[in-house]
Amino acid sequence: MRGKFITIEGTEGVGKTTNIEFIQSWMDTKKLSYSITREPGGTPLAEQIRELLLAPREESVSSTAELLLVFAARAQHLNQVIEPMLGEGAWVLCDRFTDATYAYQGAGRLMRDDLIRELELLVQGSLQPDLTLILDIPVQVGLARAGERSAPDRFEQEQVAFFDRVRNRYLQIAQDNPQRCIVIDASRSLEGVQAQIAEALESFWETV
Ligand code: Z5A
Repeated sequence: MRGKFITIEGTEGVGKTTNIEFIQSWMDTKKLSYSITREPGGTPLAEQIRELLLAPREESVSSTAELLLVFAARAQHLNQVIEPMLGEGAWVLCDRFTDATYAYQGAGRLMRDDLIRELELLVQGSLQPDLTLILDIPVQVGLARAGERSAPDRFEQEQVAFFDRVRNRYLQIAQDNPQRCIVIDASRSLEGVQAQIAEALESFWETV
């Protein structure tokens, strides 16, 4: 049986990395075979593209170049990791996927949705996540959390207005795709966030 594809999304510092560990322990309790991966990245080539995308640089990066790099990394990741793992029956938990492209390149960089849609069809065909957890937090709170952790990458150097557009797009995606998206209030304590994630995972488990 084909594995399930779970993605986790949100703006900066929402706690994706922290909560992936929690989801991993949930998958362990269910005795699932799984792989944890991330975008951009997940293969040696895609990780190199990630470095190119995130490195702060003097040169201004064209939004079209950024969009194509994101999808180039995704094509490699799907081909080398995601599709083979799902085909073997393993679950795949991915830190960000194409919703991030609609949020960051679409809403953030103001790239046209129909262009993103064409690339999405080219690269992934009809493949969509089975479950997407969208961690939601006021932008300033997330930026403060992320700022305490490390120096800002090229995206984290953007202005608050950029992240407000990203956040609003994520909420819109959740509204448009209620069958696969669950919004988690990530402004609560870690225990409160993980209680919501556990509930979402158990509801999903009942449908598997
Ligand atoms: N990008 C794109 O533009 N287009 C695309 O299609 C894709 C990606 C796929 C890299 O993503 C960048 O790629 C991203 C968009 C772009 N923009 N940036 N930057 P990333 O996921 O690797 O980077 P990130 O969003 O900055 O994630 P992150 O830095 O790893 O943050 P996080 O994983 O969401 O948060 P965290 O590290 O788990 O937590 C942050 C801090 O908050 C940490 O100190 C925690 O201990 C703390 N924390 C977590 N939860 C809580 C709670 N509940 N209370 C209090 N404190 C907490």
